[in-house]
Amino acid sequence: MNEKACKVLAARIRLETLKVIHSRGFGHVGGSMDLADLMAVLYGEVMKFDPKNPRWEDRDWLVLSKGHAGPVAYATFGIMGFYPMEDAYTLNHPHTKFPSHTDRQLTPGVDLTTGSLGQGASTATGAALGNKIDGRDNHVFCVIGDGEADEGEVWEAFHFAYAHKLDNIIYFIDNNGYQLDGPTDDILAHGDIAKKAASFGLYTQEIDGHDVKAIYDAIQNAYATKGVPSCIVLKTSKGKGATFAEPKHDHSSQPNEEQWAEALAAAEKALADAENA
Ligand SMILES: Cc1ncc(C[n+]2csc(CCOP(=O)(O)OP(=O)(O)O)c2C)c(N)n1
Repeated sequence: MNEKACKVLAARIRLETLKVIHSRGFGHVGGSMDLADLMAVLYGEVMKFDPKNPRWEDRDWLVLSKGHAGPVAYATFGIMGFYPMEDAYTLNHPHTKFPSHTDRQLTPGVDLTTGSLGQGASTATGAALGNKIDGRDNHVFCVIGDGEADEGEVWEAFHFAYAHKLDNIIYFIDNNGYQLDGPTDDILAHGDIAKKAASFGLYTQEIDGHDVKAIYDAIQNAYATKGVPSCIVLKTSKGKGATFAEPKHDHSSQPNEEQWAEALAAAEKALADAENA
């Protein structure tokens, strides 16, 4: 893999994610920004896709089951050429193709509609089963929040994937330790979520979710493990890189213009630093 290019892409995704949300003034900064490194590895290094033919049948699929992280997907797809980046600077405006939660009928690049937590895990699992039945050589990547994993449907999906030996799906759990209204441990503690996923029969790895090399290597390990679905637990920092959001682990943010200016300048600098590293 090209680690430097991946870090530059992650920094670009962070900057564009902020710009997308800034176009509306407020939104889900926390749970979007912490996925930038994962998105950079997926779209920069790993996934098969064609921005001119988003429904290409042999593509790899991305399902953001934590659908409120739409802005990080819109930033990534814009950078990858699915549409002009500026189109996404209409987030949640009337008649936009970029709603806060991902919608496959509106946005090129979105493979499944999500937003009702838990459901993306099962629809992604269904897509993986369908792809297997069709004999396709592709993967489904499904991103689940640690708060979202309070939903029983997530664990039903793991059970089903294990029973059907779906080695063409990789679940990522974005283990940032926070959900909408506080720390996940205070609301409904999981204990060791990686152990729990492993106990469902998933080949489970636990890594630093901001280390692009670790993410890449974990995906390669998952590819090499046949006959069982994979789960990669990402230890992340909610709001990663957003100056107004990360210190408070903001779920959604409504910063003032001064705070926006500071955050955008910091993201520009992080991008320049990554380019010059
Ligand atoms: C079924 C359902 N219940 C409640 C919500 C409202 N909601 C949106 S995001 C969120 C918190 C999710 O926490 P987590 O999965 O940890 O997301 P992250 O912290 O990574 O943003 C909640 C409760 C929802 N979208 N769907």
